[in-house]
Amino acid sequence: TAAEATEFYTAYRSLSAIQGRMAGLAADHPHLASTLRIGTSARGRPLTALAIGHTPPDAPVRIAVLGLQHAREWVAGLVPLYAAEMLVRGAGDHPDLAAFLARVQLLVIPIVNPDGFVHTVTTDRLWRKNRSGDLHDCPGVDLNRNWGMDWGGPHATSTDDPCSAVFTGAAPFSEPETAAVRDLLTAHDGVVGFLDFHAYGQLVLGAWAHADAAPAHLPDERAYGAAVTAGVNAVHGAGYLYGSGGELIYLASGVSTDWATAANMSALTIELRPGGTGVASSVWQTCLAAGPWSTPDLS
Ligand code: ING
Ligand code: ZN
Repeated sequence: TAAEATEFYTAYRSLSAIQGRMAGLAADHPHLASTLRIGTSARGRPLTALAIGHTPPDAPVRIAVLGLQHAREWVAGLVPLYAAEMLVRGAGDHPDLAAFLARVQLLVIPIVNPDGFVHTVTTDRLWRKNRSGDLHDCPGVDLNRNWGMDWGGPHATSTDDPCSAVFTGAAPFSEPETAAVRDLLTAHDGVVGFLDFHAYGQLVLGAWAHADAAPAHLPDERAYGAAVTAGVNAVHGAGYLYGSGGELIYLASGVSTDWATAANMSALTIELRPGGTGVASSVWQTCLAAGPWSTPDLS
C-alpha cells in the first residue's frame, strides 16, 4: 500500500537500509528500475545509481539526480530516493507518470558520499566532506568543490587547505565519487537536466555558482529555474526562493551544477527546507525541525 511505501521515509535510515531499498525497488519493478554500480568510494564502498524509466535509444531524454554529496545533509539522500520510488510505484496507477517514464530516464544517485555519511552516523554528526586521504591527517575533500568547472577559483568558500571543510581536493575530479558521477553522465546521451540535493536553506540555486552572470549559452535558464521553483511552491506553499548562489548565499567554485551547466544541462541545486539564516551552519536544527524526518532509525 501507499502507507507501507512511505513508512520507510518517516525516519532517517542507515546506509545499508538505503542500499537495500534501492535493490528492492529494482527487484520489484524490473521493467522500470535497475541499479547500476558506477564506482567505488575512497574507502571501498559501492557507489550505486538507480536508472528509472525507459528511454528510447533514438530520442534520449535523461535527467540526473544527485543526493548527499555532503555527508551531514541526511535528508538530501532520502528525497531523491523517495522521488524515484514514488515515480516507479505510481506509474502503475497513473498513466501520466507511465507516459513520463516512457519518455524520460532518471539517473538517480541518492548517496554520492557513502563514506562521509557513515562517518556522520558513527563519529561526527556535522562532517561534510568525503573520507579520502590519510585518516590520521586531515582526510576528506568537499565533493561539491571538486568538479571541473572553475575548479580552485578565487572565492572564500573553497580552499587548497586539506584541513578545511571546503577543501577542493588536489585536482578536478580527484575523488572517486565525483569522477564516478561524471563518467556515468558522459557515458549517456541526452542528459538535459541535473538536480543536486542539499540541506538546508529552502532555496533553488541556478547557474552560475561561481559568478554573478547568467549562463549566456542557455538563455532560458532563469525562466526554467523560476518555473521549477513556482511548481515546488505550488505543492506546499513553502516559499522556496530562486536565484544564483551569489544572489542568495555565496559564490562557490568547482560545484556540480556549474559543471553540468557548462555541459549544456539545465542544472539546479536544491537546498531543502527549512530556510532561514545560517545556512548549513547548524544542521542539527534541520533534524529537529524537519517533522516526520526527525526520528532516527540508524540501527
Ligand atoms: N550548499 C551548497 C554548497 O556547496 C551552493 C550551496 C551551491 C552554493 C551552489 C553556491 C552555489 O556550499 C550546501 N548545502 O553545502
Ligand atoms: Zn550541501
